[in-house]
Amino acid sequence: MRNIAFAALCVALPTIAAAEVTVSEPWARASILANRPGAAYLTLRSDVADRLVAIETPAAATAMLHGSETDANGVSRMIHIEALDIAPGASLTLAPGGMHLMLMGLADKLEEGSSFPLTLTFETAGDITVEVQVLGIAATGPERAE
Ligand SMILES: [Cu+2]
Repeated sequence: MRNIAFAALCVALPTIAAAEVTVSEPWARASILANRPGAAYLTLRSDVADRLVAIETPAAATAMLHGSETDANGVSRMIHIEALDIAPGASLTLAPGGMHLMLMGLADKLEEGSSFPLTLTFETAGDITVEVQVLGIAATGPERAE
């Protein structure tokens, strides 16, 4: 009896974890004006290879993934990333100066201390909705407990 229960557990656990993507510390910078795009950041981790294919939030008309690249003249510009591959076990952090979620056509300006839902669509894991905390205008990330 004990052996059967153990075997069942072994089969069940990997299936539950298989399509698991962890989205941690989602945050955004407060915006000065609603007519300027906002930016949101977070950390992604997946146990299996997955791919981020869409981003949606009621806070903005359009949300997309941007990367940044520097051209030969040292001028950096943002590039639209259609889909982001996530390697199994690797942690991907979006942070100021690098990859970010660009929020265009904000419904309202992003007020420090508020939050808004954001849905990320993954090829394997499906939809994951997180609550994005709006931090200060010059914030570089969530404050760690002291
Ligand atoms: Cu951007």
